Amino acid sequence: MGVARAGSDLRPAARRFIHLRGAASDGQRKTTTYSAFSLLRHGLTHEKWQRAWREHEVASAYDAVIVGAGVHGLATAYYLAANHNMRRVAVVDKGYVGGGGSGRNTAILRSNYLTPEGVRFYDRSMTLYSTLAADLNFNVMFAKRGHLTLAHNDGSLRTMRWRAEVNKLQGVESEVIAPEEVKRLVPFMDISSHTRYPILGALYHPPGGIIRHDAVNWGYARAADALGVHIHQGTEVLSIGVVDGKVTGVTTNRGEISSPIVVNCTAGWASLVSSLAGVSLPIITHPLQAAVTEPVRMFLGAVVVSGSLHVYVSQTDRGELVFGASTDPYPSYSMRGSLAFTEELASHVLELMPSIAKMRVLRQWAGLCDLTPDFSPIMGTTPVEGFLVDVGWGTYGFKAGPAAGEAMAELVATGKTPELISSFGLSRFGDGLLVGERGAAAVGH
Ligand code: PYC
Repeated sequence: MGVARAGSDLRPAARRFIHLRGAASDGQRKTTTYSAFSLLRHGLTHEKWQRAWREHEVASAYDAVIVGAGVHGLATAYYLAANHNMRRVAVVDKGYVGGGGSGRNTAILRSNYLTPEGVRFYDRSMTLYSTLAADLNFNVMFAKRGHLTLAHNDGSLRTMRWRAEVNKLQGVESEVIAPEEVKRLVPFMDISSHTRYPILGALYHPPGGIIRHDAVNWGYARAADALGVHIHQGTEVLSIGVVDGKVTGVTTNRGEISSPIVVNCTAGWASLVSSLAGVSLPIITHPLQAAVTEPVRMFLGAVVVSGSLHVYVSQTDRGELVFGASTDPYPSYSMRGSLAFTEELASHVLELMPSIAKMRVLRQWAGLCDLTPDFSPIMGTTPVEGFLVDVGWGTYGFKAGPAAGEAMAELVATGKTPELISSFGLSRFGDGLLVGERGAAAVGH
């Protein structure tokens, strides 16, 4: 009887058809129609599954070679093809798609920075992120949860007011709110005045939120592939050719590639890759650790950051709490987690939300952050013609991916630096025109 009932219940569902779009082998979009049964069979057997992006032989020449298959490199390649019809483009990576900082970050999106240049730039990224799922036809799970940066002393309250005013002048929603309003948004927060770090207020940024970082990487990779971009994983750049001050291409572990344009979109190894072209960057690399707890029922709506307590926390759609802190205090290329980090993190989080003391940390990891002297990125040309950089992303690279990719693609295609990134050039360090973003860079202050 149970079987008959199940069958009759399922029959109407079987008549509903589901349309999936994917990249066909000729690079064109293809729509496939599935019934509920065939979708189930398809899911269980992987029958006729198309690869999200293809493998190719490494060609001997491309119009542009992008080093780094993280969100910045993939977005640059995608916008080159989509916005400028430049399709003879290769993205090379010694690892795999999204295997560096793009898959190791805590997936926070926001644009409530401190400098007008920074706010404008990240706001463009938020705009692109808002329609990314539709643009890439891939569910990137952007959840606009609201973003709170807590102030525990008069100094940080003053910085929050400053940020709020700069944000509003750039048209970005941001305001300083009282502790009672913080409690309304996050009922578990201890806002009493007898804590070691009492909450005096917070910068509230309603459009901030979280996204599924892997989906962003995969979505860009799949869409770039469908437009004809070659993505070469496991392809390490061993040297960069420069003749008479102009880039000529790269030598990889899979052969030589000639190209008039090479774009360094790496994180962690940005200064090492640039040094292959003889370009030195003012970057110091520090590890940044993060951790995730067991999943629990949804209770934390907003993203919560405390600069004084060196902590940020959000809850994923799966129910896990994702935590991060400031960068490790020493430069290193190590990606190992440490007990000291977890202990310090736990004690700081419990200052804010004592009631989560029994939650268990499941895993922790580290990524690499390339820090510049002013905590702003470096985007644009270098003294080597054709060698471009999109680097120095510290703890704020993931949220910048779409805007950086769009702007770098425009620079490659037109040869002109877009206004949006003109303040972030390498020459600013020599010219003394720094863009001081430290006061709004995650928990770096
Ligand atoms: O800038 O929002 C941020 C951030 C969060 C984690 C690392 N950076």
